[in-house]
Amino acid sequence: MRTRVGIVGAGPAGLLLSLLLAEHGIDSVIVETRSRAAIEETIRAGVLEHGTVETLRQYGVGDRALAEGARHDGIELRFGGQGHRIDFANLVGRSVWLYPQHDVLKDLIAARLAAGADIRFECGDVALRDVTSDRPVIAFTEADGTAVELECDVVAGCDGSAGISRHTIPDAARTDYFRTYPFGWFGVLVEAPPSAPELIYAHSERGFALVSTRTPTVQRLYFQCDPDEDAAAWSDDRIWAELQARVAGDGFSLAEGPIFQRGVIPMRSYVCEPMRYGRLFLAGDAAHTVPPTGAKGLNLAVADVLVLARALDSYYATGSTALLDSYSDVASRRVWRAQHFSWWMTSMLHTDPAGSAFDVRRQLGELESVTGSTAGSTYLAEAYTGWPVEF
Ligand code: RFL
Ligand code: PHB
Repeated sequence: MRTRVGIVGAGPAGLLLSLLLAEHGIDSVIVETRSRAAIEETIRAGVLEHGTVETLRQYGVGDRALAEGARHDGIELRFGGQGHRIDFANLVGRSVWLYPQHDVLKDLIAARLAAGADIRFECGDVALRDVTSDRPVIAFTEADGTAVELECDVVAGCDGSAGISRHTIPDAARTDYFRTYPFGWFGVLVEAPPSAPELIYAHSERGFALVSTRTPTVQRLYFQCDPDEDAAAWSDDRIWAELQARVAGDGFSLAEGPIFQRGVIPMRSYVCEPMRYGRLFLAGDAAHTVPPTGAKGLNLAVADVLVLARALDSYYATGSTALLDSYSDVASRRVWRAQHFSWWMTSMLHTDPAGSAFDVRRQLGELESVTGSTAGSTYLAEAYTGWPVEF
């Protein structure tokens, strides 16, 4: 089999890339290990930057996000038992959208299949070969056991943080930048009305908590926990008591209800550089991971793909490899800004288990500076709602 761009992974990065390439008349094939149902059911991100929603709208897959998602014009930072609003709309004239990642994926998959895109779900033994030649190959086994060799001009590694693409780059040709945090997030989905009109990022002496939302009847809540915590060992009462304790003050409390999904998420920062090796280009979580405190992961994947699609379009239109050659440098500049923002939000709001009383007081000083100054709040608002994509 042959295609121009072979895409590994049908996550937000891979699906959006195939859509953008199709707009430019460039054919692609997506090779994915999971089933369509599994992809459409996995609960992950909730916050879409202004520019991400604009991109979805521009390419015809934003209708449902705009109709069923909710625009949020700010967030609350909660500390010392009091809420402090960061007013995005007033500070930077931009907003974010609450629309779940699995709905973005449903919209992208439906649009791509309706347009006749070639997406191979449930593939096995996916391997990349000859990526430094001008005929790289994606080898895989189809769901029915057929072995396939897909010959491409270019391979896009969009297979997320547990994928194989980046491991195809020899150790000597890449640098891994890595940080693991000494805590994780205990995430729950609950059947309850929203407790607040906007997201709440709460600092407390018991650790961080995040109050997010999915629909008028389903809420998404997280609290900082030990990375090895056993989610199944917690009773619903204990979860609610912990969450309530972390957001208490000011007469505020959470609306409670049945907990129907739970899990513990590790917190890491990771970057692989360069994001390119020969004719293999990495995009999204395959090249970088951020801790979720800044709500940046999916949005960064979208930004990578915008840069990569433009570079591929230029290559096919003119034969010039200039934009492909600068892809890694251009994309990683935004990645490092987002790494800093995500690390900063994480360290400002979480309790370091090895930290001291000094660290807690320093965090409170920092939160006062951010919420008490237009300059401080404006940086947070700019970064959270998303910087313009630079090409
Ligand atoms: P994905 O989504 O992981 O998709 C990769 C796809 O590749 C497939 N795959 C393979 N396919 C073929 N061969 C192989 N060998 C393969 N190995 C894997 C996988 O099955 C999968 O379908 O990567 P992508 O496209 O780069 O997208 C990245 C985002 O999914 C991720 O950054 C976000 O979910 C991060 N994130 C958030 N990002 C935001 O922008 N805003 C948020 O509010 C936000 N909240 C979150 C988050 C991530 C979370 N978790 C669970 C890590 C909240 C959470 C809890
Ligand atoms: C979510 O709703 O899942 C969510 C919201 C904000 C974050 C991370 C996750 O920073």
